[in-house]
Amino acid sequence: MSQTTYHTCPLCEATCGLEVTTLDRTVVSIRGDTHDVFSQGYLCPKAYSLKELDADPDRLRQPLIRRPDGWQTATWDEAFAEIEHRLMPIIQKGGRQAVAAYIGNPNAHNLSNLLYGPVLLKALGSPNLFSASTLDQMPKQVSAGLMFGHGLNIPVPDLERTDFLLMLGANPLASNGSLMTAPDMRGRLRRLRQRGGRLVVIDPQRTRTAEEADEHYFITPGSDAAFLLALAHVLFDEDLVNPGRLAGLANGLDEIRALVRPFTPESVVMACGIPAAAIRRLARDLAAAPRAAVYGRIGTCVNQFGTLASWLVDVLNFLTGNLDREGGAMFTNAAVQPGMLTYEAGKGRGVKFGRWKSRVSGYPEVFGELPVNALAEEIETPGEGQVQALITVAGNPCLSMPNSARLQKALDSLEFMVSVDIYLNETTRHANVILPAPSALERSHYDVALYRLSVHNVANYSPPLFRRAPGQPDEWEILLRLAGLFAGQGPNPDVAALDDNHIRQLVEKEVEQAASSIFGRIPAEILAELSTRRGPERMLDFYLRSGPHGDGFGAKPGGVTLAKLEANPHGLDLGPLTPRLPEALRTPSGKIELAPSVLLADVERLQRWLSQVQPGQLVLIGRRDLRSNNSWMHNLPVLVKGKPRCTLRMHSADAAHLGLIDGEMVTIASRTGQVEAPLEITDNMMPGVVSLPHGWGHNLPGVQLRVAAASAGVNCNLLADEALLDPLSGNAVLNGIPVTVSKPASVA
Ligand SMILES: Nc1nc2c(c(=O)[nH]1)N[C@H]1C(S)=C(S)[C@@H](COP(=O)(O)OP(=O)(O)OC[C@H]3O[C@@H](n4cnc5c(=O)[nH]c(N)nc54)[C@H](O)[C@@H]3O)O[C@H]1N2
Ligand SMILES: Nc1nc2c(c(=O)[nH]1)N[C@H]1C(S)=C(S)[C@@H](COP(=O)(O)OP(=O)(O)OC[C@H]3O[C@@H](n4cnc5c(=O)[nH]c(N)nc54)[C@H](O)[C@@H]3O)O[C@H]1N2
Ligand code: SF4
Ligand SMILES: [Mo]
Repeated sequence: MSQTTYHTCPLCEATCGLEVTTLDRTVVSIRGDTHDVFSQGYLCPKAYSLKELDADPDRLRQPLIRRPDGWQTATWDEAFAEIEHRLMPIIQKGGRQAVAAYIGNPNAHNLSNLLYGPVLLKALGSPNLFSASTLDQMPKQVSAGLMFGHGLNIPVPDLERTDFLLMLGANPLASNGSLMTAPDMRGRLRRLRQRGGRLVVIDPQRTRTAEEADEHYFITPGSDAAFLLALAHVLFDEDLVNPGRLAGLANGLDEIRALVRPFTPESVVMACGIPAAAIRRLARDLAAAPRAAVYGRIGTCVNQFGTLASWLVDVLNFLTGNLDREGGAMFTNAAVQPGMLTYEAGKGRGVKFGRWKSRVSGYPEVFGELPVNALAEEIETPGEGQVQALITVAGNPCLSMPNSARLQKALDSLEFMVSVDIYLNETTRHANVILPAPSALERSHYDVALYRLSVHNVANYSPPLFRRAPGQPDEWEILLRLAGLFAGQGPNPDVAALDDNHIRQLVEKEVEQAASSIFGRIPAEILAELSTRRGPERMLDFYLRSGPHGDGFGAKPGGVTLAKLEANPHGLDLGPLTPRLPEALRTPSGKIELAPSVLLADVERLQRWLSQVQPGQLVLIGRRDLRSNNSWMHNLPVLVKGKPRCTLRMHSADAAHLGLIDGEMVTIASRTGQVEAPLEITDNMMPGVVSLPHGWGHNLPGVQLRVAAASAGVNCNLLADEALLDPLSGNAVLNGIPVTVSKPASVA
C-alpha cells in the first residue's frame, strides 16, 4: 500500500515542505507540499534527488576500516574498537589538542548533529576545532556578536513587507537563500516588485537574481566594505541619517559619523567599480524608501574584509531606521533558541574572542573555533601540541577549503583519522575508519539552526520517513558513542545513560535562569514530562516547550510542544516577524554597539588596501548552481546530467585580450596551484573577474563516487590561497583570488 507523508527537505536553507509518496521502502514521488505553512508547494530540482541519494549504491551503509590491503567493511563494534585502540594512545601521549575536529556544512541541516555535535566536541575537549563556518558566515557571526551580543543575533530582511531590498553578494535564485530562510525566493522577490518595491543587486556577476532585479551593479570582489562606507558617508553628508525608534538604544553613532567622513563616493570608485553618482543615488533611495533592508551574504563574507562588510550592512540598516522595524532587517523569534534565553532579557555577556590562539600562526579563536585555513599547518608542523589525529563529521574540506592540495597531503601524514559521513569521497578516503550516517530519509528533521534566521516565524517537525536498516544507529547515537569514547568510557559506552545525563544537565541549568519560562521549576517534574521521548526528540521537545512560543511545561497552555508539531505535519505558522529590540540584545550594555573598537580599528587596514588598489589584475570568484550543493551531490544522475557546469566564465573583452576562444580548455593558475577548465565566454561577468564553481574535482584516486567521477570537473580550491583570511573572523578568502588564465601549455 502506498503512503503519503510530509517531510521538510534537509538539503538547503529554504526548508521546503515535501509531500512524499512511498511504497514499502521505495520513494514513488516527491512533490512540493501545497499545504506547507511556509513553502506552500514550492520545491527545487534537488528535492527529487533525495530519492536518488537514498538509493545511491555508493552511499555507505556499513562502517569501513582501512587495512594495509585496502578498505574492509566492519561491524559497528569493530569500528569503535579500532577507534579506541588507535585514538586513545594519541590522546594519552599528545593530549587532547592532538586530536582536531572538522565539522562540515550538512551539520547545520541535521537535527541529531546540531543537538549532539556540541556534546561530542565537549567530550573531545580539544582547542583544535574547525568548521565550515570559517569558509562561510563567520564574519557575520562576529559582527552580530559584537553589535548585538550573540553570534546568532543576525537580522534578516523582512521580505514579506519590505519596499526596497539592497542585496550584496548573494544569488538566492541559485542558492535558495542563506542567512535568510525563505522558500521560493523567486516568488518572494517577484511579489516584492509587484507591490511596488525595488530590488537592487550588487554582484560581480549578472546572476539570475540580478536579472530579476530593477538594478544591478558590478562590484570589484572584496570591495563591499568600501562601498558600504561610502553609502554611509552620503547618509551623513546629506543629513539623511534617521535611526527612528532605536536612536536612544545605540552606542557609537558619533564614532560612525567620524569614521565615514573620509569615504566619499569618489574615494571608493577605483576600488569598487561603481560610479560615484550611483552610490549617491542608492544612498538617497535607501533613505527615502518607506521600508528598506540591506542584506549581504557569502560574497560579502569570504574576502579579507568580510567582518567589516557584514557589520556595515547592519550599520546601514540602523542609520536608515530600518533595523528591527517591519519591512526592514529584523530578528526572527524562533521557537527553538538554545543558549539564547538563558540570560537576563535585553542584556548578556556579549562575546569574547581570542580566548586561545592557534599554535602555529597564532590565529585567535572565534566562537570556540579556529580558522579552517590553519588546519593543514597544525597537522604539518612538528612540536608540542601538533595535531596527529582528525575527526570529520559531514565535512569535505579536501574540496571545500583553500589550498586543498596542501590539506590532502597533510591528511596523509596523520596518525589516525575518523570520518562520520555518507560517502567514501575526496576527504574520507584519507580516513582510517568511516562511520556511515543514515540516509536523510531515515532521520527525523527540525531546522533548529535555519528557523532562527527565517523571514517568518515557523516551526515544522518531520519524523523519519523510513525505518533505519537493522543495526544502523541514528547519527546522534554515533556522535554520543564517540563522545563516551572520548570521555574515557571505552568503545561501547552506555549511550542511553549519556543521553539521560545530558538532558538532565540542560534542564537543571535552565530552571536556574531568571529569564526562562521554567525558572524555579523542579527539574524532576520537567524531566517527567519529557520521559516518553529520547534522543533529539526529547531535547527538541524541551527546547520548544521552554522556548518563546512554548507551553512552558504547562505555564502557557496552548503553546508549542513537539506533540503539537506532530499533529501539524504541514508546520505551524507562528506569525510574521515582530520588533524584538531591546529584548533580543545580549550585549553587556543592553544597547546596540554600533562602533565596536576592533571594527573601527580594522578600517585602517581597509584604508591601506584602498590606497594600493591596482586595476588590471584578473581575479577569480565562485558561483552556485541550482542543481548542485557544495561538493557532495554530484553523484546523483538527476542533478549532474546535461552540459558540464564546471566552466570558467569570463567576459568577452578579457577573452579577446588574452586571445581565448569560447569552449576551449584554459589553464587557470594562482600562487597555490593550477587547474584546467573549459572556457565559457559571457558578458554576465564583470570585466577583470572570472568565475569557477566550487565543490568539483572528484576524479581522485580512491574516491568511490562513480557518477561524480564521470563528470568530475576541477577543484577551484586548488587556486584559493590559505595564507589569506579576514583577521577578525578567521574566515577564508575564497573570492578575489589573483589568477592568470592562458591556453594550456601543451597548446600554446
Ligand atoms: N571556493 C569556494 N569554496 C567554498 C565555497 C565557495 O563559495 N567557494 N563555499 C564554502 C561554503 S559556504 C561551505 S558551507 C563549505 C562546505 O564545506 P564542507 O562542509 O566541508 O563540504 P560539503 O561539500 O558541504 O560536504 C559535506 C560532507 O558531508 C557529507 N554528508 C552529507 N550528508 C551527510 C549526513 O547526513 N551526515 C553525515 N555525517 N555526512 C553527510 C558529504 O558526503 C560530504 O562529505 O564550502 C566552502 N567552500
Ligand atoms: N544550489 C545550491 N544552493 C546552495 C548551495 C549550493 O552549493 N548550491 N550552497 C549552500 C551554502 S553552503 C551557502 S553558504 C549558500 C550561499 O548562498 P549565496 O550567498 O546566495 O551564494 P551564491 O549563490 O554563491 O551567491 C554569492 C554571490 O556573490 C557574488 N560575489 C562574489 N564575490 C563578491 C564580492 O566580493 N562582493 C559581492 N557583492 N558579491 C560577490 C557571486 O558572484 C555570487 O553571485 O547557498 C546554499 N545553497
Ligand atoms: S530549495 Fe532547498 S529546501 Fe527547497 S527543495 Fe530545493 S534543496 Fe530542498
Ligand atoms: Mo555555506
